[in-house]
Amino acid sequence: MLNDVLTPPAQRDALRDDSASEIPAAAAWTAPLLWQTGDSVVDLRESIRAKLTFALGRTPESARPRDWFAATALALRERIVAACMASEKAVPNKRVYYLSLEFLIGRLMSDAMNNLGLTETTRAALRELGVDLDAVQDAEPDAALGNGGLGRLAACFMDSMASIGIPAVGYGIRYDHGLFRQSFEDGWQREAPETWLAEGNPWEFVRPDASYTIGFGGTVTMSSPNEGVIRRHWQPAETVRAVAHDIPVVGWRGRHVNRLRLWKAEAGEPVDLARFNGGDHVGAVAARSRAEAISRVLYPSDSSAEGQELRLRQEYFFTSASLQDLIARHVNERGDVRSLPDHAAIQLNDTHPAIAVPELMRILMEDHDLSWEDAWHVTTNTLNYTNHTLMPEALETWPVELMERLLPRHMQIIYLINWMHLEEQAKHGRQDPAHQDAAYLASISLIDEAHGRRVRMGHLAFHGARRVNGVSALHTDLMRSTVFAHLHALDPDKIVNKTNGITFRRWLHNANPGLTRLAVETVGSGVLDDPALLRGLEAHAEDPAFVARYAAVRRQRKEALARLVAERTGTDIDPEALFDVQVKRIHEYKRQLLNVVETVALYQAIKAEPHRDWTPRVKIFAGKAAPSYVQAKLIIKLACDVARAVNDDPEVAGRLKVVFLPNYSVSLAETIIPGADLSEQISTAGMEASGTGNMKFALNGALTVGTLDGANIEIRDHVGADNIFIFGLDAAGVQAREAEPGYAARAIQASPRLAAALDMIASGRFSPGEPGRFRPLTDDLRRRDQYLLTADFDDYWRVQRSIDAAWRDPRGWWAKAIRNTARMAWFSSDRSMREYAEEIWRVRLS
Ligand code: 26W
Repeated sequence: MLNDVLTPPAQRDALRDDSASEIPAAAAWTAPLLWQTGDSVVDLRESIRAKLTFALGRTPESARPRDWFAATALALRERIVAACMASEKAVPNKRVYYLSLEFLIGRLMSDAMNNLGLTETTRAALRELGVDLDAVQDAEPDAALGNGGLGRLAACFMDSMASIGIPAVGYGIRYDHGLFRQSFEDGWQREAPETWLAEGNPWEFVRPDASYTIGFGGTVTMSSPNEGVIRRHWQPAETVRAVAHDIPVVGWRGRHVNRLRLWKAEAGEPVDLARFNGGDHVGAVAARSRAEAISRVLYPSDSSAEGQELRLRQEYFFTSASLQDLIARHVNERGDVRSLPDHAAIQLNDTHPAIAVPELMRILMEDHDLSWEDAWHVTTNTLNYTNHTLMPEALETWPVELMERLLPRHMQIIYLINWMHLEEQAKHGRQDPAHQDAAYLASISLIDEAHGRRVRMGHLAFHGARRVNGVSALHTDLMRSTVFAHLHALDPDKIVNKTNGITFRRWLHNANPGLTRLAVETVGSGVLDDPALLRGLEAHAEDPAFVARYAAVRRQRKEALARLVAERTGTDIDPEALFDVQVKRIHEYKRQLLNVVETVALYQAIKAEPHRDWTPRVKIFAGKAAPSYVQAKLIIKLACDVARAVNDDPEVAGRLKVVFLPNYSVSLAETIIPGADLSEQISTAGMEASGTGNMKFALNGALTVGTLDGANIEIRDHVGADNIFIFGLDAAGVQAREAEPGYAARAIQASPRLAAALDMIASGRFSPGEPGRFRPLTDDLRRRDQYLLTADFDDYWRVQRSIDAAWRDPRGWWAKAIRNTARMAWFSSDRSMREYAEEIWRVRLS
């Protein structure tokens, strides 16, 4: 059925035929997609035209790009549905349920087209309608239902599961407003609501029949004993409806389709009729707004647990709806809920769905009459938990008082789980005095008594899960040795390492068609299915003809990035310069400030010796700060103020430029990453659980400057120590340094360069109207420096100058870049998903 249209160059001209309704062969050659299905241009063209007319009620003359996008998406969706029906015909032996409060999907059209092999057919169909595919693609809003790494990982995993044939459903929330839109007002971050649904979502199917009741508050009653068993029943005070909205996720070559099921919150009753008739019109609709608030907006913080009641309501809402849905499916297919672990594997993406532990227990006991022991067996053999951070401020805990008020039955179940868990240890403790110690029991308890009484969601998820995984090798080791050390000792096989990955279909094939084409021409089209074939590029790392083509691809991507920068910031940047890029959420531990301080030091050094042969650099930043994260917003402001001063200074012109691109997003990343020469992955060692941007850059051939943190370590192991720039303390070094009070002051004293850069920032040189503006940053570095910027600064400077030198040897640079691309195959999320499937889910690929 599938027709590979890779055409050898010699035959291209012979095949060139621009007659209507044929895909021009040359277009197939230059297009991102290197294969296509047999679907005809005429069929698709007519299908798009019909959607525009009958589904959207538009004429071709009046249609805007947004309308053409909707019409095209609807036409493609129809083709996905056909594949979907085929996928769903047979009941799979086991399904994976991926529960995530975030799915940072971005645009779906290029994924859908490429995976269906319809990119060129679509391009030709639209061309015949007088429409340009690129403009249509640009009209698709990003689905930004996530904050950063955790949400993007979930999106990559959905693509990989569909591509390698893991039957799966992703469960999340259909937020009306995804991550806020960022703009800059004089360098200060401003947030505005994002409205991706303003004109509807052509990819989704509303499923009013798949809707569930979610309770909150109320009381717990006891039934009178029946055969000696007393049953407890929860009577919620308030109920909300969860309504399913499905987005089909089509895998590579259209072989398999999974679904992303997002829940929208609706009021149980649209208006409270009794109140309405009683004259209380406002009160009557208040309950409705309260219910609908649950799926209104994504929480924009990825770095601190803000502890708001609405957040807990979101977490319980989507977890309960998802569990009810998957149990209904299971019972419908298999009859008996006890066999759930044989046919379902549930993955909790961080602790946000950790309430699944007591909720599954409650459903099994209350609705299915299972005993505590049987329910616990089913629960602990179905649930698994991925941890994404060990930073104390990001570990979720909920006040017991809040849980008791909002989820009284769940709190009782948590108490009972905890009592049994501690009792078990106390039993061991009677033989082993080390396990009797109150401090030991406090450390493994699901309730933290030291900071008011709070439920530790990480401990709850850990205890209720069959497998718990870290997201890089280092992160997994740190889970075993720090936060979960005692729980780990009780069950040493529970924690496993599953290093993150990225989907190459989006981050190489779609984002960098030029590089993909070069790879296909060099090692064959099999590389589209099996990234291990990228290895074959290595043999060409020093072949001048290949290098020239690789460099030409980069040049083209750099020009595209330069155009984007000019358009969005008004600053011209020179594609000849080294593009040095740090794009990610703004957080102190990610140390954008280290990069900015080094920029200031470089600025000073260039001004001190303007006639030296400096390597021209453009520092490119992008990323959002949580709206409440004052220090992070000040770091953005500093970067913008430094950018202005540097870019306005003729003395450094042609040597140094600094830009901060507003409103970082998945789509922006797709343009930025292929245009980068240098990838900044400079977090304090031990703090970045994995990183996934690091993988996207290295795959596209940017060299990494990084610390021995997260997956950087594994990237170094794969690309080779000669092809990456490592600096700074490792995790053990960080731990040792943290134990030395006053280290920052000493480090600054020992580094005149660092001291001078900090002095310049503190002096008001970048904030003339407000000299004290950046004192909160410089004072903090001098006093506390929690993220050890001062400890790593000199080594960072050193490695950056060695990068300058490496850039001046293009042959050496390109060889390193090519080796990066050639050796990154292991970081495909297909590999991650195969490992999860085998070692956590025990599910067969279909
Ligand atoms: C409760 C507030 C909150 C919300 C989200 C705290 C922490 C989070 C996430 C765990 C933050 C996150 O996105 N973590 C990132 O997960 C990626 C995927 O595993 C990793 O690559 C990143 O290193 C990690 O920071």
